[in-house]
Amino acid sequence: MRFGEFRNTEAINPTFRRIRELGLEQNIFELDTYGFTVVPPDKVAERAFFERIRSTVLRLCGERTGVDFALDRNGATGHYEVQPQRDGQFLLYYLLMADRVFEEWIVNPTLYTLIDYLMHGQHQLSSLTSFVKWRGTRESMGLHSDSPPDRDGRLPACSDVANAAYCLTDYTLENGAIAMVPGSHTYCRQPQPGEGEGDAVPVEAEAGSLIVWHGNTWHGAYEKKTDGLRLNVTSYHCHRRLKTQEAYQWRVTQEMVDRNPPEFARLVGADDQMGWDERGPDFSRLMKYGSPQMKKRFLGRRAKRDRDAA
Ligand SMILES: O=C(O)CCC(=O)C(=O)O
Ligand SMILES: [Fe+2]
Repeated sequence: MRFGEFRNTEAINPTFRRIRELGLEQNIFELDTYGFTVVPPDKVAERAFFERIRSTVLRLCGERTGVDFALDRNGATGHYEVQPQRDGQFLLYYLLMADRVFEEWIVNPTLYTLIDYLMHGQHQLSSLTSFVKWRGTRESMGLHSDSPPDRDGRLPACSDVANAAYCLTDYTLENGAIAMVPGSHTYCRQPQPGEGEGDAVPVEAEAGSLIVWHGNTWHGAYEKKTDGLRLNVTSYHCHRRLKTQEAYQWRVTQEMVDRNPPEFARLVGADDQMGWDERGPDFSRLMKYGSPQMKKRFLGRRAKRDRDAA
């Protein structure tokens, strides 16, 4: 019996094969069972890449706040005024447009493959941010699911969004690790305020690890009780039927699309005709940049229509 090449699962066979090539089977098992997983640094990226992306995030912290940032010192917001404002924390937004290292990151094979698995190949980048944290108080873990809920807090069973934190510093309980409620991705609803905190666990992971979670998994964070920074690159993806948090589709330049692999174009919506103006939709975007599976479906439908019309 040979798995990975069934005709009936043509669209997901390449993902299955990539999971095997990258040795991520255990991570898929954990995602399905518990709703989150931790990939160790050696399966994520080279050390040199890790150093490059971390120093870029530190540089951006300095540029956006006007404060000098170092890993072993607490941060400060300086003149940076974005929301949400919280004790000992801010977010850096729109990183994809800030430095080419982030273009490399979003097509990282391990990140891409795990998100691809969770989102059935229909993912786009929703936002690329960094949670920058230092010692600060929190009243609660702030547990939530990342998926946008229905008005009563319900969620679809599928992972409508999927998220991943590339840890740029060690995550420990004392350092304010992410808190996850194992198995909560099956509840298909947002938690009530305070609900689930007794069942949460700290996701301890060394710097360079990638924490990936299903869009429904209840998560938040522990208070950071130590000095120095907790840094990450948070890579939030959503199904292509949803709006993205950050504006990529019409802002990413042609040059950025051209210098990156085809997956990049799809991550930033270059294949998506939605959001047109008086000139109407441009369906050639799908043929230029769509996934092989989407193009095949589109061409199949068109051929049938032509046959029926003949
Ligand atoms: O690390 C944290 O504070 C949790 C972040 C979070 O909720 C997220 O990235 O979706
Ligand atoms: Fe979240």
